[in-house]
Amino acid sequence: MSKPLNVGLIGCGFMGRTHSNAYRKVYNFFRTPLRPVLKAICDVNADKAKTFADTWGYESVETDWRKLLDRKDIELVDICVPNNMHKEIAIAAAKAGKMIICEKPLALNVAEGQEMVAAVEKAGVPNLVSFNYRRVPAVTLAKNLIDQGRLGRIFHYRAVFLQDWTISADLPQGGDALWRLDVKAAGSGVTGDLLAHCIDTAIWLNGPIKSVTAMTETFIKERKHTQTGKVEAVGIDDACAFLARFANGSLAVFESTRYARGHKALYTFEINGEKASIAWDLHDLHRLSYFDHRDDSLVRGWRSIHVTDGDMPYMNKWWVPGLQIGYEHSFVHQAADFLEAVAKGQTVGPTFRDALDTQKVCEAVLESARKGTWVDVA
Ligand code: SOE
Repeated sequence: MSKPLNVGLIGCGFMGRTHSNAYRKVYNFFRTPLRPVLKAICDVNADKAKTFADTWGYESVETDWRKLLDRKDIELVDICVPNNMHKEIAIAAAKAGKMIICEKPLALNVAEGQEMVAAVEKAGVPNLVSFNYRRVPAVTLAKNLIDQGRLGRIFHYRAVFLQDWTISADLPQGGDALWRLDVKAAGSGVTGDLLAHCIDTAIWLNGPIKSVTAMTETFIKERKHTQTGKVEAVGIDDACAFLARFANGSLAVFESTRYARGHKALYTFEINGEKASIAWDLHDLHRLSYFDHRDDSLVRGWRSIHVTDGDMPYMNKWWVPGLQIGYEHSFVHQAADFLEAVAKGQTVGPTFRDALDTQKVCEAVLESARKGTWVDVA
């Protein structure tokens, strides 16, 4: 028998929707031991929160996150607000003894992230950061193949995350969704928003990153601020590229930009090992490309694995072989893994501590871009 778990979610934006959808679906497909109950939605904008509650089936509405944390009936707090609010809410939630799922990146910077890790570990509350791409079945399959040693020694890791939605100079900074362009709310630009995904996946698949050398650019230097109405300097990185060395001796190239005309969300990675290579593309997220040098040379070549069979990660919970799933399912898998782990008293990654490793790489990348030198990851 499953037990109910009361969720209080903060933030009615894009991520609030992906997480709410996951809580609604997870029990239906995974029959998790804990069954999420959408107890309360919280947003400063009362109208927005009411509409959201109606759309997703939340039982109640709060407009002050402190009130939500005071509520005895809330067991899991889900933080889906801009990055500059993660720290305060997460630390207060930990003190209140709540379990926490927090949107990525963990924090504005490493110092904040360290405080958050200390708070959840002191309180002993289950915690997870939403780096959802780990739980796309093809990406999890890549992890399994690497852990089985199929690639042999890894030489290269290559990842890009390309978008084009900020090219117009007329786009303001600040406010709904556009807070991602406001350095005070976001902490950084593509480094924290997009490369953080690539870094999380990379560390998970290929181990710790030791050192980096980076370059960044802010192409549009000033934008009107939605909240102040004034034209203000843009403090985020619009584009960032960096080289990295992994602790296992492999070399990496990472690139991200919001100025790659024609690309909406092209996240790809390729890993080249001594015996085999793997490649993945978010636009074709249910496929994993695999090349194995040990194959008979007459038929050797890149295979395109359609990750839908029941023995593939997560897929026995969905439809039948051949029928693929999509982006939103990565959040359902995240919720499933978290609820299973909590019920068993286990930990599942990426925890706040794991996400701090990603934050450290992001910070080293930004420092390297400023200094124009290689920087060791702290
Ligand atoms: C930004 O456009 C964004 O929505 C990120 O914030 C998400 O984390 C990424 O998955 C897609 O792009």
